Amino acid sequence: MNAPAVAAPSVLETFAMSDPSLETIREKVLAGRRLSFDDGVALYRTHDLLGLGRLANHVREARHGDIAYFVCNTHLNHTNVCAATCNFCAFAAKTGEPRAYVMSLDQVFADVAKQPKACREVHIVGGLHPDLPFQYFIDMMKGIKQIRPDMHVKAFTAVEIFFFHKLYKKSVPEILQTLKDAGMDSMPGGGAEIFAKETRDKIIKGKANGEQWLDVARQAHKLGIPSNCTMLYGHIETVEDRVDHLIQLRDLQDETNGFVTFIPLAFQPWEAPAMKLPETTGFEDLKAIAVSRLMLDNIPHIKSYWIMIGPRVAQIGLSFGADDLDGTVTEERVAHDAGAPTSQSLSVDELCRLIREAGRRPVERDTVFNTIKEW
Ligand code: V47
Repeated sequence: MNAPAVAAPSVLETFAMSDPSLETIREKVLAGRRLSFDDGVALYRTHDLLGLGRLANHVREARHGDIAYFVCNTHLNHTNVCAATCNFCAFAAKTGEPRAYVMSLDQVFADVAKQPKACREVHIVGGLHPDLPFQYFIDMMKGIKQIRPDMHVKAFTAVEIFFFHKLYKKSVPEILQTLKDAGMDSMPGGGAEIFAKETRDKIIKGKANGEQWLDVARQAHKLGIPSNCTMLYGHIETVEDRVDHLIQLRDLQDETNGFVTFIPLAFQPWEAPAMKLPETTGFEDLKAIAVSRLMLDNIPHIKSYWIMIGPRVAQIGLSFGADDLDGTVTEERVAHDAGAPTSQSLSVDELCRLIREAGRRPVERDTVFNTIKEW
């Protein structure tokens, strides 16, 4: 007589963590229970990278199976003139400096018009320019939609929106609604950096604080504008700062459910003016991805951003919790002005090769993860 079929235990159930302090976390992950602040700290502190990666991969595969996403996109940075002073930023310039620039709207539109038909998303981020009129941004949104009605406009970080609110003396919801009506479809996740006040105050002057960043995201979500979120790591922040940052994002997501993707941003140190720090290591980059996948149980997607960690580590990130590689990108300036050694763009073939060799299935998506094509 045949023995009754018994479901085979999952790899995770039979897999002992080499770091015993992760055992209780493994049990929580298997049971689908939320991780605590102390769990987050333990995950960041472990040297059991493979154990951590296996936990994050378990969550990633439960959500997304073997799919790895990418988008055909382009970046547009209309100005680098910025009223804020961030020690980590090499992109910003002050008016009058030789490298300061502002794109005219005709230049913006020419840039959009030259994009191939396959390009689905324009990612727009600029410095906090103190002299541009609000109409410039409204006309920018309207003009882009006229040229490419099919292109998703992911524009203006929460920091920029907060700056507009102060400069143009309009409420945050009014700024957001006006830009939405003009064509802004969603918002990128930049400017979050690290929320912890003591650390943030040491590296940032003159832009939205953590609470203000989160409140702009809250207001955007209430108006039906989805957004991404980020964390800048690998500078002077502590492990506790990182976990606090993730939990603040998770709390807001419980309230609004408006975040689409979390992107850990590895500090690019080479040209950063006021910080003499080394680049992040592969261990740190993979941990940033894995810990975020485990802590952010309510944010659907985790991005392995090849521009900042390089295509090789980004590819491995697809086995450590990430389900998305961002995209073709083209003409990125924030990381490259800071000396990022990565190329300016990857082709669809290159992205698909990275994904396939990682044992994943490439799926081209739009900004909000509707499937465009399975490659
Ligand atoms: O806002 C600035 C950060 C952000 C440096 O939402 C730096 O889909 C590292 O937010 N080293 C811009 N980071 C990038 C960004 C982003 C990228 C890709 C996708 C999405 C998305 C968002 O980069 C800035 C700032 O937080 N930054 N300087 C630096 N030296």
